[in-house]
Amino acid sequence: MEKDSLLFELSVNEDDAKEVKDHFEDNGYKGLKELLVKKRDQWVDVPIHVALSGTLGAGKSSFINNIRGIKADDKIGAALNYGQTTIEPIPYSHPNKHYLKFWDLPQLGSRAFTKDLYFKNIKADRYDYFLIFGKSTFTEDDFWFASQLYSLNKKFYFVCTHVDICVEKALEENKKSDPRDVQNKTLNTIREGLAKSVKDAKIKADYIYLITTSDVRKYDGPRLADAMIGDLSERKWEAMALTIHVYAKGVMQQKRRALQKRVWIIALMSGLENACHIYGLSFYLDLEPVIAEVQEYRRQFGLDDASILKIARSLDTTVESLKKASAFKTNYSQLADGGLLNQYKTLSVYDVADGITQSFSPILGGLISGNSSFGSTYYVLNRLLDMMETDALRMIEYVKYRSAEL
Ligand SMILES: Nc1nc2c(ncn2[C@@H]2O[C@H](COP(=O)(O)OP(=O)(O)O)[C@@H](O)[C@H]2O)c(=O)[nH]1
Ligand SMILES: [Mg+2]
Repeated sequence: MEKDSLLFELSVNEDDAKEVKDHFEDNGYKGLKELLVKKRDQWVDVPIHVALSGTLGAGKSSFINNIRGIKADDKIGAALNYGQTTIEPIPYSHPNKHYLKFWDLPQLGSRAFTKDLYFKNIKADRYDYFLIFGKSTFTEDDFWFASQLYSLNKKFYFVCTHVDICVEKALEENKKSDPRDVQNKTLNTIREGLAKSVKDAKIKADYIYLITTSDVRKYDGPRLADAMIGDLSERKWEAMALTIHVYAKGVMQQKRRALQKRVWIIALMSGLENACHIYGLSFYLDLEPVIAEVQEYRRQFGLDDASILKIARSLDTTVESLKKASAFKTNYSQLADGGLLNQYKTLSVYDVADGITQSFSPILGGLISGNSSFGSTYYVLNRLLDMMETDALRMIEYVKYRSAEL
């Protein structure tokens, strides 16, 4: 019961809701669907600029590739072990989201430019935040750069790469100890050393992220991805949450919150002109936009067939045993039709749908009084989000367990 009442939580951007409501009051249903589609997809066009600085060889290009899920030799891949010869930052776009750009900044001090000129040239203002990369350590130049950013009130993160090498070495040298302890101890030692060097340079940093660029799910990779999403302002946060594919708990939770914020849009879409009578339901429903949204959920949570197959392969297991071991709550391949309809047919939908519609009525007004599927779709989608988040987290746990990650 408590869980059901949580689903009543109104997750909506008030500006968007007002725009949609005003449109309806002025134009009725004319152009409403197009506006809703625009609102649903607006995150794709939100520009985000992430800058990466640091010594040559720290792993900036590797990170830029891996966080975008592409290989160095892809057409849009960043070349590795490549010394930049210009002083212009190089942008790399996300393959699915053109407006998310990772800017590879040239190395500081590598050319005959003064630091100040260099700093002026990169136009720090245009970036949302900076990742300062160091290979096991940070340099004087990194600290100078951080202090400039600090004085401009720009957000930056210290990211130390290549920690996999230290951890592997420590594990090799301490074969008899608990690997988990060895890893934690090694990471703590590295972090303390780096924190001291940062403090000595009189720089304030909340946290130092220890990662390996070859697998952003390891060490502090998930925590970094979490911060890279969560530290953005609302629209950008939403866009980043839906773009980044780091298969980790915090990222999945942020995805869920971002998807939750657009459920009202899909709920409205499910009751427009294509809504029709469906056997077993007491209201008119257009299932199409709901099916499309559920497929998007699957992709976002890594629960689509392609992702599950990829994960199964990486664990050297079958899709069936991966599904079984993760104890999925539903059969995802059936959600494209009958399975989704069954979600609507369960009794509890009717108990809560009216309540949801009532809660939304001050925000959406007349728009939902004629939309009988609104409450039901809102409920069904929220319930599916809940289910998929749980399943994704279970699968993440299982992957961790199977790949003996520490
Ligand atoms: N072991 C390990 N190697 C890395 C890591 N990050 C990058 N490398 C390797 O270090 C080299 C330089 O990486 P690159 O991404 O070109 O560094 P950039 O100069 O900062 O762009 C490449 O051969 C990478 O494969 C890491 O976290 N761990
Ligand atoms: Mg590079």
